Amino acid sequence: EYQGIKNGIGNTQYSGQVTLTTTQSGSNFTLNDGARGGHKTYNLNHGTSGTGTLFSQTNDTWGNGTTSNAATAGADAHYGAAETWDFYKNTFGRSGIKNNGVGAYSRVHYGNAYVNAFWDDGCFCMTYGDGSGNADPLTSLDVAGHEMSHGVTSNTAGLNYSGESGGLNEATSDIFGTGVEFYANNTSDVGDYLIGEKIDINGDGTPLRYMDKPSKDGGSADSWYSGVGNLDVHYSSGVANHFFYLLSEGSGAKVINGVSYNSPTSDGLPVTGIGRDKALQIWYRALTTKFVSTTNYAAARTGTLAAAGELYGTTSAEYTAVQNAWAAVNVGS
Ligand code: ASN
Ligand code: ZN
Ligand code: CA
Repeated sequence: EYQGIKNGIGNTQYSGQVTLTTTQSGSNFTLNDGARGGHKTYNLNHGTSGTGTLFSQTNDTWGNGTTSNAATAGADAHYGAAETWDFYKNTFGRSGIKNNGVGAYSRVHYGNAYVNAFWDDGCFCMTYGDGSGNADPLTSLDVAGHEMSHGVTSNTAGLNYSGESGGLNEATSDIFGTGVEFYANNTSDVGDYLIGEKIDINGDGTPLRYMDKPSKDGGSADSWYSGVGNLDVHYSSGVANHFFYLLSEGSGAKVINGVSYNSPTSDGLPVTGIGRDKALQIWYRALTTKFVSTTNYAAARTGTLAAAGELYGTTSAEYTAVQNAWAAVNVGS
């Protein structure tokens, strides 16, 4: 009887019908992605410890697009992990969170009406709550990419999760989570510079964070000031999220995939974007070869300039754009 890797079907809540890589063993199928380091997806079934049970069934179609089927959140999480794996592999040549070809695992249905998701270096796993009323699991593409990217940061720069380095840690997860969302090119969960727009975390349809103008969330910083490091890391991240948006897309008004953006600059000077692909390369090179645990915003500027210089040259338009985008968020020399 057949044993090995299969292409199953996921009927997800946020990303429509997708292909899932699964494992068949005779008449049994599991959410075990043998093409991506053996990444597995488990059902905690409202527990809060251990792994629960590996999603397992006798056919290879997972979920029904709604929370009435426990495997729907499993399908979203398994898909998000696969897209995140592929994003890192195909964008940066990184093979898994530790760049050693080994997958992590996901746990869904954590607790009851738990409105968060988190990466844990200890278990080398990520965990998703079911959201308010158990109706909006936190399993969208950008959240999956955000959480797994915390693992990448832990295994590279190791940015301390407080002060300005904590804001840079959070922004790194928003930047690469957004990279994953665009990379997936999914017609149901289209790429945008919003974080958590699919999971209705505020109950009114608004996203959790906005990269073009972070202050739209009511708490995040649009630009640097002394003391920005005293904010919660999910708010001090605004400075770098805004830098990344400006570097990618430039200042002013713009519509991308039907979403309107209008990114201000703190110095009033316009910024010309270099495109998201180059901005991602600069951030990844800085994260993996320049940033350290104590990197603050001034050092992030130095590190990204060094990365841009190595990638594109110090007389390049890309290098100038990095200078201008940091100036636009009040991070100077
Ligand atoms: N979902 C949150 C995050 O990844 C969990 C936390 O506060 N660390 O940032
Ligand atoms: Zn985070
Ligand atoms: Ca998004």
